Amino acid sequence: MKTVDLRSDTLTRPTSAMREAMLAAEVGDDVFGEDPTINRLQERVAELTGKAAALFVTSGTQGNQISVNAHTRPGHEVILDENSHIFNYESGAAAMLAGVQLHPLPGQLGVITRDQVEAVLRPTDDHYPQSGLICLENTHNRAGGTIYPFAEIQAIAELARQQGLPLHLDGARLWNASVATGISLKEYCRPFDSVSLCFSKGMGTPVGSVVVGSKAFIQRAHFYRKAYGGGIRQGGILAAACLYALDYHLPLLAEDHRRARSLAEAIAPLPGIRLELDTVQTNIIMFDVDPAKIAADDLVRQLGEHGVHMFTFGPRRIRAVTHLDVSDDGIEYAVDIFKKLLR
Ligand code: TLP
Repeated sequence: MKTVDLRSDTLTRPTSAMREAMLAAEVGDDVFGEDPTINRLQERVAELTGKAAALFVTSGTQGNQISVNAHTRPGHEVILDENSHIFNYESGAAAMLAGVQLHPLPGQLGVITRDQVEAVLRPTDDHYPQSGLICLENTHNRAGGTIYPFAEIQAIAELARQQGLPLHLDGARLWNASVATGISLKEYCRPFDSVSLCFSKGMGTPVGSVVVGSKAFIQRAHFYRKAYGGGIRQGGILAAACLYALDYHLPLLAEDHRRARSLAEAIAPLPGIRLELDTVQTNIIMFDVDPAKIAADDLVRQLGEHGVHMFTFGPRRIRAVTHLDVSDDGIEYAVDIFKKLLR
């Protein structure tokens, strides 16, 4: 039986060429800043994103969470979308580790607006928590890989500047947004004080994210990385995979987007599927199933019995993600199985 694993782009396995690059990596002790490959990666990502400094971290969660801590004080309020990864899928770390309170707003497809943010800023009064940070997510995972409109990002950044509030981006899949829109990483990152970018999703590495920002911010982030157990010594082996991904995998993201689109277009007309094609903007497809026809759990189980794997994202909701290990053949096979089960 064929297997097409569309559960997540985190499932990619390093290719043999990537493993060779890892094998050849020069290494040193990164806690002392002495790993030449990590240093090279940090310099390259800082340059690519137009920021003064960068820090290699173990995961997207660690990148976001050390950023939250480095920007805030305990008791601060962090304004973000109610469907954001930081609010939903990071194990409550912001409260647990940074001691902040999250203020989630009802965004549309993961997009909170300047007006929404402005409406919840706290006055300076001892009764209130103090607003400490705004976080956005681009592309937005739970909304289905959707792209944050750049004009809205700029409007929020302007408000943040006026209020003296830092602005962080969960850019786990910012690469995808940049490839899909042609807006450069530099342009996308300019409005933000910090950005976390992941390599272990569509970029196909086994481990690794990078946080970028000012020198002073990265110095604070370095402290929290150590505190969060992210000082990984000879991590150049992992950074070599990230450098390889920048050279060879970044340009392939457009293929993931094309495949997601073709899967979405093929399954959208099937009975029982509710899929808004407008929301398929990068490599993620979110769709609902008609509960009168089938439950999401049942469809996922039946697909799985034929080797097509996806995740449920609620009682009616299913997510499929394309990535390096999913070929055109795999998409064709997945479409055949959908047709077999739903026609
Ligand atoms: N997302 C994972 C799951 O946690 C849901 C996935 O399969 O998509 N930000 C965003 C927007 C993410 O989608 C993820 C991972 C992270 C941060 C966290 O990255 P890791 O898993 O490296 O901690």
